Amino acid sequence: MKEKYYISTAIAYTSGKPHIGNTYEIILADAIARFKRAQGYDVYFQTGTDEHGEKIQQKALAQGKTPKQFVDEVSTDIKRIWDKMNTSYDRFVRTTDEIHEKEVQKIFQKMYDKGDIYLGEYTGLYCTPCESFWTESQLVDGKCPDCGREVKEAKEEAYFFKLSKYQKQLEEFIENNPHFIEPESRRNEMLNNFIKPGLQDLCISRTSFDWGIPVPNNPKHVIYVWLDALTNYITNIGYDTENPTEEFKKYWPADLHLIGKDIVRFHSIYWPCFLWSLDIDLPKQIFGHPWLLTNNDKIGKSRGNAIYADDLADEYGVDAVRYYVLHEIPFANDGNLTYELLEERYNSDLANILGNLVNRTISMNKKYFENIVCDSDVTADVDADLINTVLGAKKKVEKAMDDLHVADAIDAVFEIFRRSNKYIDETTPWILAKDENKDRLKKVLYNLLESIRIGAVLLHPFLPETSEKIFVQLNTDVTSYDSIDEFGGLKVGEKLNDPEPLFARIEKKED
Ligand code: ME8
Repeated sequence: MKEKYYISTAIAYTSGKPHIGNTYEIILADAIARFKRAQGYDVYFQTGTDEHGEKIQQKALAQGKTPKQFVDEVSTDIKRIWDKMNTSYDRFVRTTDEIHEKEVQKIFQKMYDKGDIYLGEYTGLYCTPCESFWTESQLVDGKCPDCGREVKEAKEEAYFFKLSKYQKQLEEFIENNPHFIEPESRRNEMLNNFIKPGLQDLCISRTSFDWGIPVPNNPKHVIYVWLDALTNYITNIGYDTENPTEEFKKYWPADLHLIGKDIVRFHSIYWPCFLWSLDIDLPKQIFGHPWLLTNNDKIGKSRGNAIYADDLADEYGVDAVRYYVLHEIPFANDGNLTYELLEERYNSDLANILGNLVNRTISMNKKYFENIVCDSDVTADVDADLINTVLGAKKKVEKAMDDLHVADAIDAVFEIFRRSNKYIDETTPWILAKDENKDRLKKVLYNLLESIRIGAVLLHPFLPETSEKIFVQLNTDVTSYDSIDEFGGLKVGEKLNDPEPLFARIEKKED
């Protein structure tokens, strides 16, 4: 039996088209999911859209649409972008799906029956764009600590969730499970800034708008969007307050909730307490990835500086965008995107290091051996270092991926291509050809082609399309993850396909 692996992304707000930062998250999750599948896990990968709330209702109204019309359009567009970026999610969920809405009501009722929800009155400072109430002490310069906008005083009859009841349990859990929240800086922030100072009961219903899931038996209240949204992780795999499905029993608890750093608070404070209230196990890990900035500035759907993944993909290709975001955002620090940096990386890494290597090697094999894979037993000292680097890459990639250091993992794959380019310089195949040193030339080209094959297997989770193009040129079906444990998988005597450039160099545009 394969071991299961459940990975989720945040569900994106359907308040507008997702920018490259939001899209980074699905690409990152996709690379992890594909990698786990390659390793043999039974992966379940879930993503989707978060569709209720006041802000979305207001946006719809402003466009003269019903909220449902509006979210249908935006959700479709988000899915289109996720598909365009070649992401291999297993299920795309929507919080307006009936199955979800019904279960959220049952969840609310179960928490209420347990005594974890009570009716009270809320007075607080509310940030409409973030759908969040804040206390005075949480404000930064009197403004919302998340988005920096004005907050307004609001008072309403509301249902509360007894977050305070779970404070000690949560504090102990996070202390005892040091990897539950990653990276460590986020974990410390949660513990010291939010949990230890004390948890107040959480207001979990609203009466000021109606675009949400009604509270059972009191429909003038709608359920707070974060209770609605967080439960997507269980409702869509068959959680039910009475009869959870086999799918739920198999995949829950999630192995990884991949989310952005701004919403770690909701996932590491509210979510565990909601789950305890339902007597369900907690997810194994929450990773709050850093942000992607554009021109070193925060990207905002409403700030007007957004760059969109589909536009970038039209201009540079899907894998160039995937490469850039996966490679340029380190584990714990924000990454930066500009057109200039993207073009620089494209030319140096994709066109030069990878593209040229594949093109030169396959072209030489065509020129010297009519596209046939040859080999010989004429080895040289320099071969061992190449082969060690190539075979050693798998362990490095695995270690980096286990730690969610995806940028380091992709670097470890490129180490193969870098080393191979160096091997061309060291062995100078064109001189071997001139000297009629055919047997050595056969070995050199075999080593290069096999290194490229192994590199392409490891590259697949990150740049699937490029990897598949390389397999086509190599005309090989020896592409499994296990096939790279030994050097020599590429079959002698096979005929390669003609070389096709993978990444055309971008020439500097004239001003
Ligand atoms: O937060 N760089 O939705 P969302 C990287 N609906 N990631 C970024 C980013 C950036 N510049 N900007 C945003 C929501 N993100 C909620 C989630 S989950 C139960 C509910 C990330 O559309 C952000 O951190 O605002 C989040 O993980 C995801 O994009 C969707 O953001």
